[in-house]
Amino acid sequence: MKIAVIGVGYIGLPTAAILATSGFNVTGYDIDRKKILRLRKFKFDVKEPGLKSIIDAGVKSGMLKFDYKLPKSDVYILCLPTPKKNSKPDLSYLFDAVKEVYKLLEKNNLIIVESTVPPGTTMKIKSILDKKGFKYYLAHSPERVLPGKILKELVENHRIIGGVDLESAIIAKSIYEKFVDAEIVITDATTAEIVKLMENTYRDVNIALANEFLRICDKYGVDVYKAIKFANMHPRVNILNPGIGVGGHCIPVDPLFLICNYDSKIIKITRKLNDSQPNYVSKIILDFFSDEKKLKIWGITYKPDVDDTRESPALKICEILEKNGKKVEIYDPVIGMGTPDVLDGVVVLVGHSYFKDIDPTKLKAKNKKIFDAVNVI
Ligand code: SAJ
Repeated sequence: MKIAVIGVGYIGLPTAAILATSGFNVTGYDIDRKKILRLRKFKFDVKEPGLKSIIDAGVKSGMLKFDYKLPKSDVYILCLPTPKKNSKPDLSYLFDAVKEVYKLLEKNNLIIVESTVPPGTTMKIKSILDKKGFKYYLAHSPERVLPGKILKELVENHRIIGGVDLESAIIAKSIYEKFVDAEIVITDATTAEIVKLMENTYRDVNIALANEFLRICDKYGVDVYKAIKFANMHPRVNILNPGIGVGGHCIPVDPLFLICNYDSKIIKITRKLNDSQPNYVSKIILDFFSDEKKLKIWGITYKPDVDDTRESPALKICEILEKNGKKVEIYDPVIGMGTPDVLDGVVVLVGHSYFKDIDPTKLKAKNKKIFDAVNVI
């Protein structure tokens, strides 16, 4: 069976590789010609444990190829980014890909949408493809893997598949069964779309609650980490970690997809609160370093141990500090940036594992102030 994975980024590349090592004949396709030429030389920017070796195995077996021309295939898996534009979903990459598939589509082909989309999108794709006038299969199987653990979670996470009809869901399931070592549930396409958005919204709302708890504890001079630890000893309480804000390309975006046709107060206030967290944290940092000018920022990625800086709250904090007269320099060992010196003070913004191994007394010996915004040191 020939599978084309459309979009070889954070999700498409690992998915193409895992399919190739599961016995499918896979082409990873991308409109970015340079990305494809680099991939053909084993060069790529996605850093995930185990990815290099699985790509290597796929290419060596002849089951994995990369192309900037979409080949005719039996199955098309769409892994395109669906970012936000002015707080609204931007589905242009996805629908451009649908147009390309439309040109090549043949009877009984299967199309799977893995990109995160607003409710109703798969049915819109169906209304376009229906113009072909023959039978094809279409399903939404949202990716739910955690950056930094993608290959592990591709295999170990339960999978949800929503078909535009039952046959589509069953056929799509038969593909994922080849590498998923967990439960695969089938449903309709719109339910699958909403499930994915609910998951990320649930996380966003709960992080907002933790961030709100942080602000309340600050008011009373209470250690929020200790308070959360004690509250979480209750069998039905599981509060998340407060932080410097919510970054990445999923959690700050997906809740907006869920409310593009529905006015949800709780989701709107969540977004507002998490977006304002860098301002809240910056104010505390500025008070703490009122006399110091040059600050070393430790950690700039959107979360610990990933090399991704998209929508990183740490970047927002750097901007605010600079606007307020501080000079900042960045040190981030995960992206290989800068050096671990102290300047007039250190602000730790990301809880990289690397920082956990640092002996704080050694930093203190330099007689400089350290502000650990994420409680890692
Ligand atoms: N964060 C906190 N406190 C926490 C947890 C996270 O402040 O307790 C912050 C992180 O520092 C980061 C942001 O939230 O800035 C997002 O990080 P994350 O680890 O919560 O999520 P992502 O964006 O890396 O991955 C999420 C995952 N979704 C869920 O856990 C429900 C992943 O499973 C999804 O596949 C992914 O979004 C996606 O692609 O949608």
